[in-house]
Amino acid sequence: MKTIVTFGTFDVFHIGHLNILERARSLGDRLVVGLSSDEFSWRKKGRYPVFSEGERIRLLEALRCVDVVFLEHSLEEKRRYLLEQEADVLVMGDDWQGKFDEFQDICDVVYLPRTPSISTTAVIEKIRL
Ligand code: C2G
Repeated sequence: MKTIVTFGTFDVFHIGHLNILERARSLGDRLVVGLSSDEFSWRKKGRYPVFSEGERIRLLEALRCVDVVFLEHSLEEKRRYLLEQEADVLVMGDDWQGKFDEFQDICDVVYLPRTPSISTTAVIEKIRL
């Protein structure tokens, strides 16, 4: 059983999110998602997500490619999360390229290319206009 772990906010769920989750899942047998809590998102991005953590958890849990969702409360706890979830592979988008190489002692670390031309911010802007 090969466990893949990935992290993110996944706010205003879009095709770039689905692409990375499906590609991550295809690298193993089980996909675990560490979902940024509302408070962590606030500290990371200076704004609260559009959708609450409870809503974002439900959206992710309903996807076929996602097996388990847990809340990520801080970047500093990443090593503990990876050990707890028994991660074989950590997958992140390449906007995080190199940032998580320190965990190569406990799992493989893979950065997948981001889907071009889409982001939560771009979607929000498009709706605003
Ligand atoms: N993503 C992507 N293509 C896009 C947009 C996002 O592949 N067009 C990927 C990101 O690279 C990330 C995942 O989707 O791997 C989730 O994106 P965000 O919700 O923006 O995640 P972020 O807030 O960067 O959180 O500890 C790390 C952080 O929690 C990552």
